[in-house]
Amino acid sequence: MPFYLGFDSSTQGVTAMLLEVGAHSGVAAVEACQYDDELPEYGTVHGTLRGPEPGVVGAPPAMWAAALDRLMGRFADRHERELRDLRAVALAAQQHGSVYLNGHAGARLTALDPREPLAGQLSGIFSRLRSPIWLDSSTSDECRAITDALGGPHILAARTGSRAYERFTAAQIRKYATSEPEGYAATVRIDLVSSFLTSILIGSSAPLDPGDASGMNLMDLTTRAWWPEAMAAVAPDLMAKLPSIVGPEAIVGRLSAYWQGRFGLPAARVVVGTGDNPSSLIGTGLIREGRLAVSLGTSDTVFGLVSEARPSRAGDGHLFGAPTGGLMGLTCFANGSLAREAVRDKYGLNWATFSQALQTTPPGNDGALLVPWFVPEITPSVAEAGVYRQGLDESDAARNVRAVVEGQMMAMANHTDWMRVRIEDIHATGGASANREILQVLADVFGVDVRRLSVTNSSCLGAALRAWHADVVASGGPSDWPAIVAEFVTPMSSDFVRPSADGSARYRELRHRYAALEERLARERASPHAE
Ligand code: ADP
Ligand code: XUL
Repeated sequence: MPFYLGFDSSTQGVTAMLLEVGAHSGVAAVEACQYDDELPEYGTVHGTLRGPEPGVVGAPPAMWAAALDRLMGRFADRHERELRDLRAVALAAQQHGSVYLNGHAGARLTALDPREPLAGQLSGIFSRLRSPIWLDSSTSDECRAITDALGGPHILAARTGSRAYERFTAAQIRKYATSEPEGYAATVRIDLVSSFLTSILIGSSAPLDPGDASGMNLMDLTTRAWWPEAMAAVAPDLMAKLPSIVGPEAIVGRLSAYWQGRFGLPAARVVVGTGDNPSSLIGTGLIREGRLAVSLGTSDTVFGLVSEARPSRAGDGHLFGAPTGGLMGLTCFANGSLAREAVRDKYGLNWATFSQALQTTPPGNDGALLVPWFVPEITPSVAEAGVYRQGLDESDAARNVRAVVEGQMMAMANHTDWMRVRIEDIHATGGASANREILQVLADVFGVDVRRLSVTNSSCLGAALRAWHADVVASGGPSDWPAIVAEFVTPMSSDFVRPSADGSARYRELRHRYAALEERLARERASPHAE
């Protein structure tokens, strides 16, 4: 029976999932590697390196590659028999992060020695040892310069799907090119995390898909090609350094001689990589408009398929290319799990007692509000961290727990309106979707049913399903997404969270109050370039 392997290279670690397809369809294995625990030599905290200037957040690209190598080795040890029938591999990665390679990289990737671990062989190929990642908020000046050069935020949003954002790759590249011109000049290629790791899988430079390329402020969303004016506004000779863009189901190569020789893997097909959010669209089964997915991971995101290319007027969301060929709307919040963890830790709780606090406090929290910007926020654009309480005593642990979750969910609902999707129900995913009490608040605030899926790492599942789909299409079969997701994306009947009548009514009013408070605070602390 054929097997398909999906990778999710995310902020805090990398996960891989092996699917068996056919008479015994199912998830055959899942393995993971957390960077802080397994690769402490890179010195990351939650997979990131911060500073020295405020807002600067990055990670060593060599660490992502080392983790991929380690995980592949673990799979080969534990699942040797299944991997003999591996047909195709696909990878998803945290979006927006960029990897800067010098002139040695191309030759090195094609000649990796299977007798040696990967990490040592990659030393010397990076023109920049630390990659900026999506949590970086240090590029407001660059955002303003790019926006001005291209005629304003609405033109940029209409063309690329998003106004300028600090974490988007265009602003990050501009900052590097202007502050370290020699490093930029020595860079022959700029990858996203997805194309960098896919290049390592195939042993040569891999292209990008429209889903991840649309997180750069550089791709024309209509033509799905690079936008030359944006290149000119960002850095010299940029076009020559970027990967090409191919369709979302392109086969870009085979597992290289390194993987075959080192771990005895077959020459399986490798599909173009994508971002974790486009991948999650597949992994949560969102192949038609009307259903939304909410991912409660390191970042919180809300996304769904949209039928019209209509970017948010207020500039608080993004349009990305979807793996099914159309468009997806997405709004991203930096203060996701790490904000919930900050509250959990401040009051000495664990997830069980955090949940109890949600159970023992009433929906609406008697009007208490908390705006949870523990780190600079993406939506709305807020350059300076700050936590605000209204009608809330800081010493009241239970109410603060409820207030942080309610604040997050109300912000999410308010900043989803721009997608103009008639929301029928929500599929929840990501680490915190394990928490039923958090999902109850989500259901109450949106006023729709929330389902938890039997496979919670939707980005990883999406990658494995993309591998299956692309292999079928490359073999001359039909592009049947409904059949593919129906087989693996199954809501757990026991994990069906219904909105309570009481809760929903209360949030309708409270959402307006939260929006007004948020707007006032955001205006005071906005990123200088935001509208
Ligand atoms: P990533 O976006 O990096 O892939 P995950 O989706 O794996 O992240 O989510 C990891 C996060 O899930 C952790 O940081 C943790 O805060 C959160 N989490 C895990 N279990 C629970 C729980 N029971 N309740 C709330 N949050 C949880
Ligand atoms: C999306 C975003 C985050 C990262 C996290 O725009 O910045 O969701 O993709 O991995």
